[in-house]
Amino acid sequence: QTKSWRIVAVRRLSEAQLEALSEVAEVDYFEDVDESNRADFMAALSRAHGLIGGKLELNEAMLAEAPALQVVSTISVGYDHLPLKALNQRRILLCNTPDVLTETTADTAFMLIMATQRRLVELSNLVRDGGWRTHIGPEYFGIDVHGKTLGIVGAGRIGAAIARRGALGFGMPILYTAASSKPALEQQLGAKRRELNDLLAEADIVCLSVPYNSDTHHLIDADALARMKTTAALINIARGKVVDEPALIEALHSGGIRAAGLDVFVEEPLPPDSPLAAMDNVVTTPHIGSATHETREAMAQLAVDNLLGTLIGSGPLTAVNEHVWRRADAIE
Ligand code: 8YV
Repeated sequence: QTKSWRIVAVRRLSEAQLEALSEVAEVDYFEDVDESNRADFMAALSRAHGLIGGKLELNEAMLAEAPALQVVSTISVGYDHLPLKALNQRRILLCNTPDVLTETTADTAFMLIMATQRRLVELSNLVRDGGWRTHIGPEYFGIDVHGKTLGIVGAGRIGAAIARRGALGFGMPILYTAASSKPALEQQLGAKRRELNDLLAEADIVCLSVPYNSDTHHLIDADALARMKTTAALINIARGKVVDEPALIEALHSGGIRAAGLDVFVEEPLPPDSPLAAMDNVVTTPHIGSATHETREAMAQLAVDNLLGTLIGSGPLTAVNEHVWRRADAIE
């Protein structure tokens, strides 16, 4: 029996998930897309009704070559890498994977907070490299986490989860920025809403958890960094381009701020010759905000459920642009 749906899948799907897709559709699976198989990928995309995967590369020119496409299901909460406007114009549904990665990404933020305040990587390297010869004096001391003021830039789902950890686990006063006030955070955690400039000036640890878009491009620029305390740390688990990276490097070099914990960068993978990779006061991780076995599995499963729900079920679970979408059979 020939299956009427065609799906292109890229990266991060388990065998069981690919099997579930194969039960209802012809599936073209690509472990990766690069120059060696781009033509095959485009040929598959030109016939596809659905596209699913992590780190999807899709631009307007590619969309023009995908006339049958009805749904794009990304295995990520962020969708700044996808052409939302063009998808909207074509009434192609875009689904993402919120909620299932919230707690893991908040854990990542806290890992970077702890590592940055207590100089975990630097001191672990000291032990590994045989540098622990005598008692540890003040030159190796860190800075407390508990009780410090935590500034959350972007108190959405992930920001709120970071705030909960800070307030409930570490007794941290919480400041946050958000488009509207968050009564739950204020009542449960005593969090206080601030304008960005005030938050930057008051916080001991500034944590970025905003989506990347034209409003948040270089939100943290040289001016913003200059407003921060010289003792403060900047944590970024959002997107590299929320920060003006050369300005950050300068601030870290000159003592404008004390330290940074970074999971995301303007260019990923981070070029090994980036100053950020070599600074003692910077902790870097390779964009692993959601990268645990449990969470990546849950993200992929939600993406599968979104795709199948859209093509054959009662609709997607978590769509970005549900308003532009009508079932294909209702369009013609
Ligand atoms: C993704 C992320 O794995 O969900 C997001 O937005 O940043 C990560 O969880 C990454 O974007 C690659 O797809």
